[in-house]
Amino acid sequence: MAKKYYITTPIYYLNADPHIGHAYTTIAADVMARYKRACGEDVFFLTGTDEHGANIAKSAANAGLTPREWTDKMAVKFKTLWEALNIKYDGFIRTTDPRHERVVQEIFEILLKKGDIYKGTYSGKYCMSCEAYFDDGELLPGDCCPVHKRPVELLEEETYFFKLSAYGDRLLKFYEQNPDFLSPKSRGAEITSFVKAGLRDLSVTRTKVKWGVPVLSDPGHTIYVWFDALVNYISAIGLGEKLGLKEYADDKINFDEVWPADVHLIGKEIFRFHAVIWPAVLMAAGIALPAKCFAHGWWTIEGEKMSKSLGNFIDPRDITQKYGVDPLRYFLLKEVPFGGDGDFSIDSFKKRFNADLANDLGNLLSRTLNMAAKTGDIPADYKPQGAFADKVAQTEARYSANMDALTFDKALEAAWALISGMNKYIDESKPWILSKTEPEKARTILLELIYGLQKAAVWVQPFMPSVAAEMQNRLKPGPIGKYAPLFPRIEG
Ligand code: ME8
Repeated sequence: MAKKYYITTPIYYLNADPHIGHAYTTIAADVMARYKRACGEDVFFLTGTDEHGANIAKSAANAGLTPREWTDKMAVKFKTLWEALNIKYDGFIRTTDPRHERVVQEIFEILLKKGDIYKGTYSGKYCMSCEAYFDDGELLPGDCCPVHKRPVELLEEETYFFKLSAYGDRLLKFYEQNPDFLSPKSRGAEITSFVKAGLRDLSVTRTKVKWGVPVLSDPGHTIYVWFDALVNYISAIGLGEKLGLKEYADDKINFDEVWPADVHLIGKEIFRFHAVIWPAVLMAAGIALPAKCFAHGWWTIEGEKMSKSLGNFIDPRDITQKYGVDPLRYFLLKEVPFGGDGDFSIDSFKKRFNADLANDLGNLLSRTLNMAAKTGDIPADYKPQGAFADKVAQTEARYSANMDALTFDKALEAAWALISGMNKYIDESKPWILSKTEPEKARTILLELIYGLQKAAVWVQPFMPSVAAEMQNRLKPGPIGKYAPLFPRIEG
């Protein structure tokens, strides 16, 4: 039984429409999944939606719908966007799926029996929007939530606690023994020092929140949305069947073939949930830990934080309908080193489109195909020799190493170094003049260019699947044709 490559995105809250930030993580996961599939690996790519909690119930009520009607409607919006962005996931988990709910209940009961979950009372300052308690030290002046900048509420409730405090040392040891778990390294230090400062037990049930998964043995309590949400990564891949839950009897997914995850891709603001709480819950449940948790940075829009009140939400379709899906996928992963923060502006999108896609890649393809049109064919099975072959091999190695490390921008940089190198090669060797004096040499250059472009098509494929298919089509051995530009320049 070969272990699959398992990659996940966060499951997105359904209280607002999907925007470019959600698209970013999902595209990155799709790129990685496509790359791994191209490398011959069996991949399981999971995404989904986080559907419980007071916020979702509130959004539903505001829309005059039941939470169920609301989440059914909103989940479709995410699925439709993923289809529009050419995202090929293998699983889509909704936390309102009864099969997910049963696994959440079961894990909760397992931890309760082991004593890792116990009943107590909690009083603390709670942000309704984050659905989280905050310490005084974390709050802004006026007891305001650091995320929503609104006053938190004082809550006291009977609650079940997860014994997170007992896991600090084990977590630190785990980070030390698995130095790639906290990725990128630049963001890992914050997690380690948070754990070193000492962990407190975590309240994992609510009595006030009705729209949630009830505790099996104490249904007056619903399970905290984050506990519920994190379990998606294992409920979606057949854990229920393994636990013998009848709801999963017909599940086709073999848990042990998929788990542990190779990488949980997330945004930096939810790193602690994934790098501290999640591994501790898994340790408590006796389940293996994921190999990597990668926290990428945040996009601002034209220098501003994306927010409803500013009205600067970018619906990815505003871009894709004008300029195509693939250019957006390319832009998001090229513009900013994966892991860092970035700013999205239409201006920088247009600049990069014209420079990298229209000028470098598009021109190289049309120049090469125009030359091939003169010779009348693209031959099969050509293998370059010497300096050019070395350059391709070096590019390939740089590309693969960076893809494996999720440094997408550097992988693309490697591919583009060869692409612009080939444009320069044409400028300098002038094959159209050379063909008159040294036809053999001119022919070799053309064959090299075709070969390099065929390779480039493979490298860009995870990022721009439709563009790559079109390139491969135009570069197929045999007769060649006249084509429209791959990327018509954006004017203005
Ligand atoms: O946090 N820039 O869901 P969510 C980059 N349900 N990425 C962004 C972004 C931005 N401006 N805005 C959002 C939740 N994202 C929980 C997750 S997982 C078990 C539960 C992306 O709908 C980024 O991936 O608030 C971030 O982590 C995610 O959307 C948050 O989505």
